[in-house]
Amino acid sequence: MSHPEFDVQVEPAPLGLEGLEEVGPLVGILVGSESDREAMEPAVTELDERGISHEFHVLSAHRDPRGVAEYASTAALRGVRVIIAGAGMAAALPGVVAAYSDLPVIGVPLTSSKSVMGGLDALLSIVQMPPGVPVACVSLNGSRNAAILASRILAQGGGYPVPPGRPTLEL
Ligand code: RP5
Repeated sequence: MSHPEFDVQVEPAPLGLEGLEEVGPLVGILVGSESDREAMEPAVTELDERGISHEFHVLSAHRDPRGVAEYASTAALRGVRVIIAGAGMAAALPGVVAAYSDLPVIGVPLTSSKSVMGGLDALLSIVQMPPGVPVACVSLNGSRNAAILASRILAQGGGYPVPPGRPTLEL
């Protein structure tokens, strides 16, 4: 398989990331629709402020399942280390990404005028993943927290330094 947008030949998701060349952004931000873009802007701002490289793609799990599979299958090969996926309604995107990638996936349930019960539809769609296919889920429209969580994941194992000057929790 190949995908023109991502310019890479698709191989099965790697079991380990050792030795892979890091050429792409560290964080991939995905949304299921162009209508989700605004709700994810706090994540973009937060990553920018922290100096963490990122990319943004609109990819629908329902309207473009092949595109989602190809993105998720190749993200680690391009250097992506965390994926943030925002979606509303029947929010399958984070779960489908987690099905195709071993990278940590943070789901952001989004609300819209079409949401059921203020976004409970998306929240449950993201939270209720089957055992073995984990997705971390932040609050409704919680894209900023998703970015902060992504930065903390990146800070583990020496993968990415925590930028100085950020407030730390004193216990
Ligand atoms: C979901 O359906 C998207 O994530 C979006 O939140 C919702 C509505 O999409 P549009 O009809 O606005 O494209 O897949």
